[in-house]
Amino acid sequence: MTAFHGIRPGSVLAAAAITLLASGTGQAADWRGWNIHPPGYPNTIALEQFAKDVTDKTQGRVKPTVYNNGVLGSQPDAIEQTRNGALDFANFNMGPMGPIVPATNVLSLPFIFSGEAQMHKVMDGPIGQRFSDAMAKEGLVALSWYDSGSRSLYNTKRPVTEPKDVNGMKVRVMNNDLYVDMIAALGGNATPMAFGEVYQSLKTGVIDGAENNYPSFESTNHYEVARFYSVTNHLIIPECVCIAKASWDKLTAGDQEIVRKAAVDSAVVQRKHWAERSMASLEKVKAAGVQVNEVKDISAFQAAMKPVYAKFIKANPDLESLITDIQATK
Ligand code: GTR
Repeated sequence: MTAFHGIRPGSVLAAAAITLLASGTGQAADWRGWNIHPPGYPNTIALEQFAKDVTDKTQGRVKPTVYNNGVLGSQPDAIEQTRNGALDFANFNMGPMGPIVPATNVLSLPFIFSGEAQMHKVMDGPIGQRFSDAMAKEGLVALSWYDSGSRSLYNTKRPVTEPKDVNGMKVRVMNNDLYVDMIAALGGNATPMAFGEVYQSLKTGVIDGAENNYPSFESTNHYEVARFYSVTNHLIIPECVCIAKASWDKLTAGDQEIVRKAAVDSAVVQRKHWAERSMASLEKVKAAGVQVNEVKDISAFQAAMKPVYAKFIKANPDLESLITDIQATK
């Protein structure tokens, strides 16, 4: 007990020691958080608010630090690290979550949502809770959902206006076999690859294209190399604020409530910044000379996805009701 030597009852230090002991762990928790995006990106702004809020409201019992730009590893690695408690929190796109939590693959089915508003309605309600429950079984406590807009195809070759334009194209996708099927259904060849490798791969011709929302297309400078962005809106994938279950379980009920509220509040901030950044990014890439084209007959792309759905449902019959429940949400 040398650490307490000389502390008088009632002193500031004694009070601090009592507060720490009351936290259940006996010491402040320095949380490390994974973020793939750069400073100033909507998700980064929101995660930083989350970290500050948690630090302030727990009076330093929990002190989250956000590590930006994916410096703590690729998304699939970071999901593993959060599951085993090596990382304490993260903002994950639900795409690479599928290989770990199969139910979340439903969110990666092309055109599963009719729009971003419907996606939020689904995720903020009881269906979203079903995804959180499935993730909790794998060591991830999902507390709120961020916006990630709609993902569209972009490439270095030509505008895509119909599925046959994708024929023979090498397209980078996130780590999930569903996306390999999705690109194959359009006649292209998909290459799963870490986000951080895409710019160089586009530049050197290792791939011809990729797919993402406007803010990521812009923030990564992919638009400098891939000059054709075709508005297919084929994926609307939410993102979570996730806490490692190992870190969550160490918190008192009171601190869990503080962390939960901070995550929900950060999602409100993220969605507001997201809407603004999406428009700003579109303007920026257009001003930089990127050819952005609408796709007139999106139903041709949707029809091409029928075999992807059929294969998925055959392999996952238990998830069919989740698909129909999402589609029935208006
Ligand atoms: C972004 C998303 C990232 C990451 C990236 C990618 O839109 O916010 O989490 O998933 O796409 O394509 O890898």
